[in-house]
Amino acid sequence: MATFGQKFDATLKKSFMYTKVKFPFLSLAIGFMLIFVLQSCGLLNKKGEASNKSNRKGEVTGVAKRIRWKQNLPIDMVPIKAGTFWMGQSDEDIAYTQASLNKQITISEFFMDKYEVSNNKYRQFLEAVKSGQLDTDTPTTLKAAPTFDINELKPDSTVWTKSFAFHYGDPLMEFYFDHPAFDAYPVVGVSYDQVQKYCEWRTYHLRANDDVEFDLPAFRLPTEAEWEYAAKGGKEIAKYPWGGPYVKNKRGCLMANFKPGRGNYIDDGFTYTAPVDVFAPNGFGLYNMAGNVSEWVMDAYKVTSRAQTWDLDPVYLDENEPKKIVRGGSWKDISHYLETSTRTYEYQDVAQAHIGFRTVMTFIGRSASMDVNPNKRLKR
Ligand SMILES: [Ca+2]
Ligand SMILES: [Ca+2]
Repeated sequence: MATFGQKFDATLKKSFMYTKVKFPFLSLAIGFMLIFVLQSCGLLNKKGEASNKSNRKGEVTGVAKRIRWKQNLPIDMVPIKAGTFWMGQSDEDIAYTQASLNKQITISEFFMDKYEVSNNKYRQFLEAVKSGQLDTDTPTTLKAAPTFDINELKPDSTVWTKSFAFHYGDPLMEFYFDHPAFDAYPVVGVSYDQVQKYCEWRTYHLRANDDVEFDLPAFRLPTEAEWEYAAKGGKEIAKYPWGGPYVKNKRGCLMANFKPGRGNYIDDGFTYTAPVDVFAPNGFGLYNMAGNVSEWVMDAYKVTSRAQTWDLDPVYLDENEPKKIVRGGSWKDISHYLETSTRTYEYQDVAQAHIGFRTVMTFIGRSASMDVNPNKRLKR
């Protein structure tokens, strides 16, 4: 009869043999399964680059030796990273327009002018058109040079007297655009149609004169949604570009150039417009997204456009609608118009003393390559 010790030994031996035999099969099976799963998810594949093995003649691998594309940031622009936000009113709809309903919107990345376009930058456009020299001797673009009629491009200085009844605007009419004292001030008296021409010129001017073989995307007006997303500066709830809900900071300073109180224009330091780089920038590094001058955006005005447009990069274009949207409020407006969500409009061929603009450029390429922290305040 076997003793307890012998029995124990036999059991041990059996289980040892079992383990020794079974284990390799089990691990092999698990290994194969793992490889199968990883492969089916595409996780074991290489980066998907074209093969450069010389014995692969006849394979389709993409055209070789293409340049690496990196989109340079044009001067005085800031990158706006892609994101999602709640477009629409952030406070009471005081006029009951119901024109700015809330909707979650996603915006792709783009570059935006830090400042409203200044008198002097607009002057460069006029000088270029006047001289007829839109490019260097060997333009680096295949696109034909646009043609402009200088008489259609000049800002309308009479807006300083025409726009307001019983107002002495003659000094501004005489000096605002032409005098060097106002070089750094935002250009006004430019219609929606005129600012489109500026975008066309700036696009050609860059493409023709830079040394980049592949053209950059065009300069253009921002869409209304891009403008509002940019104005909020990366903040979730932003009644004003600095957040809000007040127009003064903790030290009691007004945050923008507008019409504080019931007509105390000078309370913020400026009676009419202010230079484009004064007042603190918002979270994206953009100046005067509230106040100073209202800004043309690309969209036509329609009360119900919010409901009609898509929720990814929306835009409402209508050539038969002469009313185009302006945003941000101006030196002549009360604070309601400075809210990031307030929508107003002007007719596309009408110039005003309180309407200017800024341009944007679509970013092409991977969003991740835009190394921007939206909450970090950029230095001037
Ligand atoms: Ca003011
Ligand atoms: Ca503005």
